[in-house]
Amino acid sequence: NSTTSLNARLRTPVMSAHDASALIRPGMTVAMSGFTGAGYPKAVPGALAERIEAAHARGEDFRVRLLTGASTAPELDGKLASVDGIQLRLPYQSDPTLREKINAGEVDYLDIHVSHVAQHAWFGFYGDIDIAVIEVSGIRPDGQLIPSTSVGNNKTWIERAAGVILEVNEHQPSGLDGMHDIYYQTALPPHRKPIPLLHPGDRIGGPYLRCPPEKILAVVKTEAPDRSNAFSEPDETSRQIAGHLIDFLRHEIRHGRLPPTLLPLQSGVGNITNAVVAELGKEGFGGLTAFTEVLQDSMLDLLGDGVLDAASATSLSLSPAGLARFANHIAKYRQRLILRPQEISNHPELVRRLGCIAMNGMIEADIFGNVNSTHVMGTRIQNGIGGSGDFARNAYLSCFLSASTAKNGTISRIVPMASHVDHTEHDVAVLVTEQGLADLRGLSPKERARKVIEKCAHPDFRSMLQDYFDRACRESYGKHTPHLLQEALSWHQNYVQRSSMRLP
Ligand code: 0RQ
Repeated sequence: NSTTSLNARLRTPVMSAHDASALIRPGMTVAMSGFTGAGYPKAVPGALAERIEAAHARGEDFRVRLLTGASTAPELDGKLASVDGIQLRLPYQSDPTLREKINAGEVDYLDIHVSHVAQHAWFGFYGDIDIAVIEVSGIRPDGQLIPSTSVGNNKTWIERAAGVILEVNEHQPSGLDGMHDIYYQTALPPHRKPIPLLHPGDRIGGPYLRCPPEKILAVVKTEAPDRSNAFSEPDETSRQIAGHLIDFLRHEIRHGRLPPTLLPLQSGVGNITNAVVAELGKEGFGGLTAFTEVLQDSMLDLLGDGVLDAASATSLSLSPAGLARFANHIAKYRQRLILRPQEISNHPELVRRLGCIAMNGMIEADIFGNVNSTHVMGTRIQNGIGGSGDFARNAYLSCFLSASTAKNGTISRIVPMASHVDHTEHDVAVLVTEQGLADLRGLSPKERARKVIEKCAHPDFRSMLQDYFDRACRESYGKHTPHLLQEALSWHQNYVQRSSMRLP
């Protein structure tokens, strides 16, 4: 077994998770692997949570600053949040317990663009990193590390941390070996060079992570699957949204603005984007590629069916059934599926060069096309910006998709003014709801507003939005982007006060 032979050679102790977690002390900055429920450490975080709980019971202060790739799982974010062990957390998260602690003001959350995290760590923006806890799927006899089901920020965490705890997860399929592409040529300004990637399927680095042996403080063996989300079968709303978007893509092909094989697809997290990709497969498209951050079930199916020629991502976020398909047919996928560090999978230079078609979910959009991806009622974090900003600003086509309402129709997701803005009107080309698709390219703010109200708003809210806009056009201080400032956020205030945006 390669792990044992390496450890014999390096004298790196194989430890229990409990013993390894004792290397982490109060106040440390700890960087962990994990991206959208894939490739996160399975054992050390739980052992750490137990030690934190015991310390708190003794009246001692014990919290850590926690950096990851993106969202992890109940075993990591959930356990550490439930024992109040997290002082600061970055970037993207989606754990319900952690979300509650953030929204209660008990955890400082830094919501950073996924592509920015590694470079910020290199710039020193987050201070020193004491320990990295990284899941790998194996250690080679030469000491190189075989990455797991996500790459995330692991290259940077290993390089920047003073010490490294490795979790070797023997549950991960051995066929992962060779699937990754770790690019080691990134540099800091002013020494940066172009990243030599011209096609989503290009390999520009090597398959393994490197770690100086003297940095490895502990090796912990695990054997546990990734937390995996089951996707719901596409519902009527998702299918309608997918239908509008696919009609639009065909229209663009007919007008020569897209090739028949489209351009590299980026697809965000969630059921709707999963459904859009699935529908693409049924609609007779072929020769497609994906340059995305998260590979969900439907993309795996398109790879398997030969609809997708190549896919580049940083994480495999698959349902239990998807994971089983992946493991059973890994040889079929590994030629055409490449997992990269998130600073490469989401790199603005590459997204711009490749001309991605970006498709992401949203919390709400306003009539002018500003998009809120992160905050409910402008104040409560839902998940985070994730990679949506990396792609939205730099894509060839930037599309945001959601149902037109939320919470049983009490909330309009098209509002007069977005209560928080993650993607400005300048970054948003297309808005899609089950009601229709608003193509906002080349339109002025007032033209955009008319189109968004007509095409995307739910009929129950359409006349309210039209009324707001008509009055704003008459009474607004400026007539370029007309607003009634005292009323602009009243829809949200109404919801906060009486649980509905509808007129009483
Ligand atoms: O909550 O389940 O409690 O009812 O928000 O909303 O409609 O199920 O949509 O799962 O696609 O998520 C923007 C959050 C959409 C996601 C967001 C409530 C709603 C529900 C989820 P409940 P839906 P989705 C690359 C791309 C940012 C990151 C990103 C996201 C829950 O797409 O996190 O794009 N995006 N990354 O009820 C009140 C509203 C609401 C609302 C939704 N207007 N008001 N509640 N909800 N809209 C991948 C990565 O970056 C890793």
